[in-house]
Amino acid sequence: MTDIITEQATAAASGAAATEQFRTKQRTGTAEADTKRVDTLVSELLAAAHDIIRRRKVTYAEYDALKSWLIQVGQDGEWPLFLDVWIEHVVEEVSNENREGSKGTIEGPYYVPDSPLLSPEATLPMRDAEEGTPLLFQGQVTSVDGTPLAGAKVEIWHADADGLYSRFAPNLPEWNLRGTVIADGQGNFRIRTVEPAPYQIPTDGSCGRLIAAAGWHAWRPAHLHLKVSAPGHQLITTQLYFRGGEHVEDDIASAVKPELVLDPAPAADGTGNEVTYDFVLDKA
Ligand code: MBD
Ligand code: FE
Repeated sequence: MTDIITEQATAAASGAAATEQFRTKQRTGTAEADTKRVDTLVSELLAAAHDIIRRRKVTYAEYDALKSWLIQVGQDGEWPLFLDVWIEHVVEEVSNENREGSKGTIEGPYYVPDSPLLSPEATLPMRDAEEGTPLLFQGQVTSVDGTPLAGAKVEIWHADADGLYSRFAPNLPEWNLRGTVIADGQGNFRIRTVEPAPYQIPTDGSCGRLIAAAGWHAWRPAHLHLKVSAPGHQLITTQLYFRGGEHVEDDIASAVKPELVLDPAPAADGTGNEVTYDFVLDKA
């Protein structure tokens, strides 16, 4: 995958890497080849499009602009980005509506499985002079009944100060700011990293052109991505944000929930900030 990444951090390069990553991925559960379900979903999607065309009297010029834009999204490899920014949040909402434990939110396009295994107290892989305020992120993983989940897996990944994710941008150490932390016997973890910066989705590709054409902005608030799991429990895919940060109120990906906003305080040891956040997992 990394060989697709060119020397430049372009939309096309990160898009190609995200497309390739998605092709190798297995989310649990497969969509049944159920003719009736496909008929229902695709018919309703098309009917919604037809309705907009009639109500808004869409012109041939607009139809052709849409057609060429759709073709270009594929050429840029930006379907993962487009879908995860503008569609995934509703799929996440309906998938997890019956959970009692911690809130989840969208995964986004930049997860990579099998990041380096780290001990319960760990520093994420990073460069010697990694930019950003040091952050101690700690907490406990428990079951909904309060039982601590010994050895729970806390996978974490986030962008660097330039908004770049390792494996999707050039010239970054392979696993920069990614790790799989194994919690201790009480489900506790202590992760040292740096606070990420607000993130702008690539503006030089098709998604960027859409954003500019519609007069929107391209920003997500600064965020940590996490997947938390333990045997016998449902995995949570989530993100955490920072109170008062830019774009917490207007995330382009609509993925912020009030329960997911952290309130870090100056760290007890005087270096950077620290925050505690506990994860509660539903039973499988
Ligand atoms: C991201 O980092 C992200 O989390 C999402 C959802 C979309 C684009 C980039
Ligand atoms: Fe992200």
